[in-house]
Amino acid sequence: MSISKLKTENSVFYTHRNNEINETLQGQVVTLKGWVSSYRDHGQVIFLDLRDTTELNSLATHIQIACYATQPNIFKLAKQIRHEYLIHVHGIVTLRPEGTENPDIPSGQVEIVTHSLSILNDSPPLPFPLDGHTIIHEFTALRHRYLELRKPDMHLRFIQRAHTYQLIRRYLEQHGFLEIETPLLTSTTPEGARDYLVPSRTHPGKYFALPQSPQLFKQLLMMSGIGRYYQIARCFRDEDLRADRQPEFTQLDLEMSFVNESNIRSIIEKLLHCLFAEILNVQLPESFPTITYADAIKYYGSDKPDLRIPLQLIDIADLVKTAEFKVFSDPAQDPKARVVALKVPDGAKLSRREIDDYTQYVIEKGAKGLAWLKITAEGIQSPIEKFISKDILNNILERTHVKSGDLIFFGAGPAHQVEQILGALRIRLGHDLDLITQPWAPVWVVDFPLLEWNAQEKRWQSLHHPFTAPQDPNQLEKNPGECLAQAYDIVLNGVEIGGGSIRIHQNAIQTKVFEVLGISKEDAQAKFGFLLEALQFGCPPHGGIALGLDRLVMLMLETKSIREVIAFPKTQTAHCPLTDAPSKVHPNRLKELGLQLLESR
Ligand code: AMO
Ligand code: AMP
Repeated sequence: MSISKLKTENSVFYTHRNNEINETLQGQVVTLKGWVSSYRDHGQVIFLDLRDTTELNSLATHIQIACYATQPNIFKLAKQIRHEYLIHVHGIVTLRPEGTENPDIPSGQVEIVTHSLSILNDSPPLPFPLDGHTIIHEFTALRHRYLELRKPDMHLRFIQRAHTYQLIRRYLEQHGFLEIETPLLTSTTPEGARDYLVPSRTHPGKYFALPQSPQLFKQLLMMSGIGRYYQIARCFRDEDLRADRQPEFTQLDLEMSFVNESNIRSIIEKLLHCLFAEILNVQLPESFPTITYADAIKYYGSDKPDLRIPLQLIDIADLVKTAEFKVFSDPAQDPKARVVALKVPDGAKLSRREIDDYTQYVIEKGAKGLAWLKITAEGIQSPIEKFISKDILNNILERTHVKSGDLIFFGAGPAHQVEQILGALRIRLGHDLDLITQPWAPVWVVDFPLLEWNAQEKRWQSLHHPFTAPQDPNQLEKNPGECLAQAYDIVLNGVEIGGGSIRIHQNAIQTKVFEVLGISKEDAQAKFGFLLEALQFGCPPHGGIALGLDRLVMLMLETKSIREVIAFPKTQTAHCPLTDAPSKVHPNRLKELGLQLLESR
């Protein structure tokens, strides 16, 4: 197309948006601009489906453009048009002939009979169709993400994401929160991942770290007398990626002074209540159930229990200690091991093949096997019945409250392994057997241990972050492993969507925690000296939470991964196929930064 032609035709104006076109405009002349999402040549008439930017506001608003052979110039041009050509149409809103209406779209009663047509921009065939059902390789999709984003369902996600942000801002501002931005070029904020480092040109040999969260700055804001802070904050973590993890992601981060755990939980409950009501028309409970970390692990094998699934792990170690079946009795006598039963109501209908599949599933996760027991009308069926005495068997049946038609799976071994594997099996059975009892199950997990033992490095590490207040500071020295934290996670349908804590606001306790974590006085001073100093100047008690907004939106919009609700996400290897970031830099830039690459790189 010649440049001069483009100039004259490239007027920015249109008279109507697609979503305004319907039978009430019958007979009116309209000017429309947009992309051709499909074309159909019927011999004497060519139909073009025109998509415009109003797709941003609703789905399925395309308009049918009719180009008749009776207008040879238009017809000739229409024949050249292909998918995703950008066109300008001038025509009359006309009722579609009877029987050809499309009830599925708002403009389905009418079409535009074209009086003038021009091509504003052409397009080569797309690397993939935008039909919504073709499976596209992740790399190709992300390489052309701007095309993928043209899909109406993609638009809808970002409309709903933006709407979520608006509601959050409105809600928090109504509740006295002040939005404050904190630095992106900063020093380390330990949240358990690796930092992304940015070399400094003006301070050769020194690095900024991109924030893993605004944690320390929001605490400093409390020390500045800001009573209620929030920020929709970008966070950066160099960690192994999964469906619900990206190297950069967005938190709703908030902090309050003079609060306790329940104040913070209540703010979040009300906020989520409002978001679900406004966006999904779903009424979440006024307040959410709470479970202790210890119970979550005990009954669900996970600190993010999916409470939509009613199955629980039932301890039976005390019942099988004396069994001759060593697979059970050995772990039953080991305090670091567990023997659990997972009852599946009506599970006796599972075939041998299905049970073998579940066995394979747990074996792939590291289990040695998957003992099972069915209660059928003919009696008990189980590969382990012969190894277990009648008494023990009866005790198991009583403990698990089984009835005819049920099945029990058993897991025995190191506690952590049994919890992880039977916890995963519980989720899988819940989905496979359609056991989900409710669409939304939010739950607070509370009473986390403050510390966990890192066996490899032989030291204590924070389960949340080192600024979390212990419930009983006296425990810190005496019994660090038993010390509980004033921390809470919010879990929705088995996904951790947020976590927070009451913070340490006294220098002496913060210093003690660093000491227990094995951080030397010098290291603590070098890394967190500013915090320790600030804690001396009348720091108020404070606490807060951060919600993972990508995860929250992913759940609300029922997408499989957070990548589908992030406009320009990265791949599993933290690469952007569109911009090819991260990329090499010219050696001069490295020199300027005082950096030199190792030969092997
Ligand atoms: P935490 O590390 O638990 O707490 O993070 C809060 C929430 O952020 C989300 N999240 C992520 N989402 C996507 N990709 C990631 N890589 C990722 N990592 C975390 C999760 C998580 O629950 N400063 C504390 C909060 C506080 O104490 O106030 C913090 O960052 O949904
Ligand atoms: P085996 O004696 O290894 O043939 O196991 C007998 C039954 O116990 C089989 O059904 C195994 O799948 C099951 N089993 C073996 N090890 C375990 C374990 N650690 N936890 C649960 N079941 C197991």
